[in-house]
Amino acid sequence: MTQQINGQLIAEHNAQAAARVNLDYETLGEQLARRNVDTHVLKDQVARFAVAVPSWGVGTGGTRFARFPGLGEPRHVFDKIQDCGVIQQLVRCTPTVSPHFPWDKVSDYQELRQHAEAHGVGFDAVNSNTFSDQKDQPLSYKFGSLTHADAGVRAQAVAHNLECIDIGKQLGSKALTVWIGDGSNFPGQSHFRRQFERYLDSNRQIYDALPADWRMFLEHKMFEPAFYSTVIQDWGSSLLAAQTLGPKARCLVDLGHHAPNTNIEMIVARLVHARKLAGFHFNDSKYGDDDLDSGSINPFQLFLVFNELVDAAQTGAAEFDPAYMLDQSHNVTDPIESLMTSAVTVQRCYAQALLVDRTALTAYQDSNDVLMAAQTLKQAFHTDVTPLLQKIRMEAGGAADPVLAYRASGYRKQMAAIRPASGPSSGIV
Ligand code: AOS
Ligand code: ZN
Ligand code: ZN
Ligand code: ZN
Repeated sequence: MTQQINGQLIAEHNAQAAARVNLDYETLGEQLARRNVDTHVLKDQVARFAVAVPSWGVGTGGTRFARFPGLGEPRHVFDKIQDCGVIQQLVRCTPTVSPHFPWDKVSDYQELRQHAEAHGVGFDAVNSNTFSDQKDQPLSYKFGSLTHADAGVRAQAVAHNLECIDIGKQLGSKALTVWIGDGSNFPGQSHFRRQFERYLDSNRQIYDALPADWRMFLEHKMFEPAFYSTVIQDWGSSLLAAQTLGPKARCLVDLGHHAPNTNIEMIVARLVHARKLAGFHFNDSKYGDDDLDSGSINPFQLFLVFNELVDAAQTGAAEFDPAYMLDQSHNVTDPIESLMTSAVTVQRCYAQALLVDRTALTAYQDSNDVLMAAQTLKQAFHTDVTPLLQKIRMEAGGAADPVLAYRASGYRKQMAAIRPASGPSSGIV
């Protein structure tokens, strides 16, 4: 296997951290034992947690105003996979990469698959792109793709999705994520019902082409790029579509795709009830689809989402198997550092949600002890599980402090020497 970060460097970094991590881990263990939590059982559970990295996340993002490229940015999907391998090597909870087409298009997918394996990562859901026009594309998506009024444009968008399924099969993926920007910018521009019917009709053709063990993730988003209406604007339209299409279709929740202050954890509970929760695109936001680092603005919300997920898993909710992915845009940080800290933040919220005393919570809920119910969640949320996460990473060969080890490795500088500076509008989005 091609390890980008020197194993000796990680071992030395961990040796330096070992004494304090072990002490903190023991202290946490004593604290949790008083709450009847077996830290070893918890550690095994948390060690199995995984979140996928988006291939587009390792390049510096941008806004519609500007993009300020970083050093040593990935030139193509092979570089992106290499960067994802670095992330996985250090955090050990990001074993898969979610590719995006045509951005990650290559001529030989077996070669790409082998390259990923060599870098210690596999492939997650494939993402189609009919929200922007590609070079040499005969018809434009300016006025829509899967829901376009013109049957020819719809056919082109369907064909692209079928190609994504085909590529995904070669890469070992098991899901197709469909997010479209279709909608309208002016009242009257589109006929709401006919547009939705066209969405269903196009997606039916894609759905029918899915292999038996595949899923189709429908991703809703309130607005942008369409600013008056969006076809799949919320979980209502998404659920309606998923239920119409059939069991393989499910609803994907991107945390940034809701109105500010929306109770996302409750949407999660509803989708679990309907057996239609596909999974997540994790990120954080203050205003809209900001794509900020997970947990950077509202970690409590992320915890509350995981509280629902852990509850669903522990109560044996039917057909419950959510897929986790980060979907962030890194404009001012090193994307590798942002993705590593974000993956750990998501893993942290999962661990904290496992600490909720559910027996006590149920009793407080049933006796209407509102204050104690809320405090039960807060107790779990306030628990610092850092040493637990460090211990898990160290035991798996990752780094006690991934960012410190990454910086010490000089990886970014090495890449800057190899990879030419990218322009303000490189292919990486
Ligand atoms: C867009 O807002 C969505 O979050 C999609 O998941 C999209 O495919 C991704 O962000 C890549 O642009
Ligand atoms: Zn303005
Ligand atoms: Zn997303
Ligand atoms: Zn988004």
